Amino acid sequence: MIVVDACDEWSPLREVVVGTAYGAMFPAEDPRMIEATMPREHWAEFRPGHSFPSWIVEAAEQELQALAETLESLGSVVHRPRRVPWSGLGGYCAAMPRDLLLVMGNRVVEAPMAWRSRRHELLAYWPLLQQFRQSGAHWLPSAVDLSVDPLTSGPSRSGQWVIGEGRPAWDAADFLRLGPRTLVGQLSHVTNRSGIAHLRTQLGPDTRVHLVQPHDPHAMHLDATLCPLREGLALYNPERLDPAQLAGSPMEGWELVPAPLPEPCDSPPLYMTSPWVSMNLLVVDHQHVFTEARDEKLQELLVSYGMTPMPMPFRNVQALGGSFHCATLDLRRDRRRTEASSSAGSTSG
Ligand code: DAV
Repeated sequence: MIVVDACDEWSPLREVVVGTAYGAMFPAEDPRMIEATMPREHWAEFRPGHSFPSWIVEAAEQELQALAETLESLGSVVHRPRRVPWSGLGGYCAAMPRDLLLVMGNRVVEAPMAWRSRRHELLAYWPLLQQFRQSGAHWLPSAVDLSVDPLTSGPSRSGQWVIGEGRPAWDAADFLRLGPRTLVGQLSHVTNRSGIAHLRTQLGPDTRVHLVQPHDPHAMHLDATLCPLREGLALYNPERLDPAQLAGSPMEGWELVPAPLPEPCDSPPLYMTSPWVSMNLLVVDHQHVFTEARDEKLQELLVSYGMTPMPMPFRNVQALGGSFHCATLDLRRDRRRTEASSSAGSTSG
């Protein structure tokens, strides 16, 4: 039986989904979307029926399998998505469960994703969803007509973002959980204002969804911009955010540490992200945190804040569009220990 109960990014992890690279395809989105969000040197890859190089997909699958086994050895129950043949569906992959589903307490919320290529992604998680529901989790389907394309419909494209307001759109990775009633999030090329309103309605008036405004003209997902490490301590992306911008946010008063410049890496290519994907971390508990094996400056920084980095090779997963945070979805984190240890966590470092 799967128990769903997680409301922050750092409490001890007990149960988690680890994505699969199986069948990963370049998402063939409208060129306007690709040009707004993807690195220029790779735009030509995003065409219909084009799979990621098989050597990358195979290596990424091994990296994900190693992550799953390591999480199990640390005591977490690990679930994997179903293998879906994305090529026949015009889809992308199920390597990044963080983008589609938002777990908030015992609620699992489906994001009405903006990308056409991601309309069928729930198929990969369907068997898991049945188990969530049987165990009493609240499943909140998006109930949005995903055949309406927010890229081409609706008024008020702001100039800043490529999508308009034709229907609500948000990606779950544009939000981070800071507690049972608190999210921070951002508007982006895949999250619009009606999407924020939709999410607020889904979660109800008890949950605060605070928007931050990083400087990120290509914004799509907040988890390479801010990375909470424990209550009161977070990494931030110094190219995108000035900590002063978090005044008045639920992170006011937090210790905010600039993430080190990412290590250069040419192969495999980062087709879908900036090099700042290096700060897309998975915190296992208040102490342990997964980092890419080659990000040594980041590991040293984490050690200096009293954390224990768990370096693992993950470059091939990163080539598919995300790192440890993107490629996982925490289902259950231990609440009691959070409450007991959160005051200790906020004073150390
Ligand atoms: O900011 O380069 C990283 C996260 C993708 N899910 C970025 C995107």
